[in-house]
Amino acid sequence: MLVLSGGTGTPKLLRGLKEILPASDLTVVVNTAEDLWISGNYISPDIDSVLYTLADLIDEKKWWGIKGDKTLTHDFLLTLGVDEKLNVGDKDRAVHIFRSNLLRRGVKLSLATEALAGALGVEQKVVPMTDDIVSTVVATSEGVMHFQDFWVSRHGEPDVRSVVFTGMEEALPSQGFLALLEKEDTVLIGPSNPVTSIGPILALPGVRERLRDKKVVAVSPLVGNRPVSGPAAKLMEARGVPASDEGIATLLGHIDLFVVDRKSDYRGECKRMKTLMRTKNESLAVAIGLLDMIECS
Ligand code: GDP
Ligand code: FO1
Repeated sequence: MLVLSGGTGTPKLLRGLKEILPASDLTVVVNTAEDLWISGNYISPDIDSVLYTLADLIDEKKWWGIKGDKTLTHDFLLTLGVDEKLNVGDKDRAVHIFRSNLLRRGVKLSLATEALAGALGVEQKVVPMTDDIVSTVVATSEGVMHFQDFWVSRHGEPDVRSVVFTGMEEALPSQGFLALLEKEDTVLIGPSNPVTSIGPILALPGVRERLRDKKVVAVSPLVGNRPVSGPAAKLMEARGVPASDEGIATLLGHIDLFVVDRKSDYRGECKRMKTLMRTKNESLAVAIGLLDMIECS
């Protein structure tokens, strides 16, 4: 199965799916529009959260970074007067260095990700949505800023006027993503932010067209009609849709099976189940329920 992922909601589902599906049956295409260079290294937050989840390394309190990691380097950088805008863990930074050493030698992000997955013992295929540079930029009441500046440095506080993906027009889906779109019949859009995580993947040239003849399953990232975390509601409104499952369905477009939380007010065609995944057992229950629904649909 091919899963489209951001860095929090879908990884929670992957935590369950990886326990049921053989590694060769689980492939993840990941958003890269939140990527950025920090202190000389390339950080790909969503790819890293997916890799750490599949390697059982993810910090499950934050859903970014490595569990038990320390921030000695980050802290000492601050002491030296370097205002590093993300609180990068030491082991996490080692991963960024591994990746960046390859990128600096001209290796594509796809290949660097494959090498990293191998080094972390991840057996599932993890593929960046693109090897080109695409960045999510937010136009706010306080100016135009990279998504990480809006979300991390400004805590998502400024009013949002619009969200754009710079570089998208010149970008292409990665070769790996295109090959998967040829091969896979079912595509699962995980419960991720429809604007900043799934939005860039679907906006890549040709992706929506190629999804038209697939069985597309989507799990809503809203629980009890609200995002569990993150800026989805504010960004959906900025996109001109309501922050509801109706808005999610509008943004995602072609869906054959839409799975919403059992408390959703959604009135369109859908299946309902409990989709909150606070623990490994809840992730497993959602994964099992979802695979049953897909098989029966
Ligand atoms: P990001 O890259 O860190 O923004 O992560 P994602 O886009 O992958 O995930 C953020 C979205 O996941 C938010 O809109 C949340 O509402 C959703 N989410 C987080 N936890 C859960 C959960 O347990 N169940 C569901 N259904 N959605 C969740
Ligand atoms: N998010 C934060 O809110 N604060 C941080 O200091 C922070 C550091 C960080 C380091 C590496 C990484 O891969 C992710 C990190 N994040 C941090 C997550 C942040 O990138 C966003 O939550 C996601 O991109 C939202 O989608």
